Amino acid sequence: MDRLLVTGGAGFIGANFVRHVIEHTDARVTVLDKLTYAASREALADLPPDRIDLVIGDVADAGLVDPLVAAHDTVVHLAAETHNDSSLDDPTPFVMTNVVGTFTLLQAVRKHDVRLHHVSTDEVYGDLALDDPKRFTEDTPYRPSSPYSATKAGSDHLVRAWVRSFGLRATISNCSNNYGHWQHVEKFIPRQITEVLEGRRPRLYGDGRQVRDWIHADDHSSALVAILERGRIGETYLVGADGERSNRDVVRLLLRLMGRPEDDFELVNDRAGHDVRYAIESGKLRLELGWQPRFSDFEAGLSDTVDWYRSHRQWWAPHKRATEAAYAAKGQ
Ligand code: NAD
Ligand code: TDX
Repeated sequence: MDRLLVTGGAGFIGANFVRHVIEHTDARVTVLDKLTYAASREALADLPPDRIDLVIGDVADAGLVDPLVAAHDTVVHLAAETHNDSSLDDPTPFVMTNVVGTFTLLQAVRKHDVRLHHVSTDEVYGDLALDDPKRFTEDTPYRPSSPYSATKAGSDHLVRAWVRSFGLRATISNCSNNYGHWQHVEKFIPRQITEVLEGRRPRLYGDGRQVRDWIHADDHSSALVAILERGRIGETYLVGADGERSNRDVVRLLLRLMGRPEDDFELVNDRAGHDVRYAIESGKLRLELGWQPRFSDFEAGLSDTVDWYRSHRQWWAPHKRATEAAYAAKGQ
């Protein structure tokens, strides 16, 4: 891993991953990113210019992607449309980027025999009941619920088919919900933190009893490096940090950390097809590759995230008004 191409490297997880790679490895990084509404050049701005290049473009543009892939020895693929709510409003960019973009990258990686790691989500497995003792494993059948998760499932299937049919040197990871620095204010945790910072109340969809399995973005990054360095070609690794919490509990904790009454939230319209619970069993990654999360204390990680949003208002404020207007139009 000397010359690393990171698609979607200006997004939330991508930027955290690139920062992690620059700090913990000697790799030189090229970011390929279309710079959609979800991207942030600022998240990469302070990195050493001799270690990182930014190429602005579409992962579904074969003319751009083919020579770029040829000039690298490893590709980590994060570029995607990622917001479930938006995928219900207009699935088109989700199909174009997540399915056609992944296909375009696969063709280039195959042609130039470049190692690929495909970053995916636990949402491909659908959801679990609240009282189900089971968690997702690498053997759980695919059962995606939303247009977003269906396109991610499709991209995973394409990668596996290219591994089996064409001998592609690829791995896949499916990770649970990330939180941390640089996450767009449309997502659950940043939305609620910034609502409170603006003097409004957090908003829970439906009854707020849905469960997500939270992992700090830095721990996702260290898992990706472990897979790149020690993962077995053709294998899938589930990434999670035993962070199951109901949305209601996350909001109550946030309110307490921010000095507000714990029940000072609103219940708003539910998401169509809302997945009830995600939960990851990450034993394979831990036992086989020796990976461990560093942020095992969710409250400490959340408190750090609150501080970060408090001190980065100039970064998120320009996106806040339009994001909230879109939610308000849906009664959310
Ligand atoms: P994000 O929405 O914050 O960032 C996505 C990035 O991809 C942006 O920088 C955007 O500009 C770029 N992009 C979008 N379309 C593109 C295109 N056509 N060509 C090039 N670049 C394009 O997303 P994120 O939360 O950082 O997620 C990154 C990856 O991790 C995604 O593949 C997502 O499915 C996966 N994932 C996310 C989570 C999570 O909790 N956020 C959990 C598991 C897996
Ligand atoms: O205002 C809100 N109120 C609320 O109750 C918002 C924005 C969300 N929610 C709920 C919906 C979910 O149960 O919070 C939970 C988390 O919502 P999102 O942040 O939209 O994440 P989710 O739909 O779980 O998907 C995320 O994790 C898996 C990422 O956005 C995906 O890209 C990733 O694959």
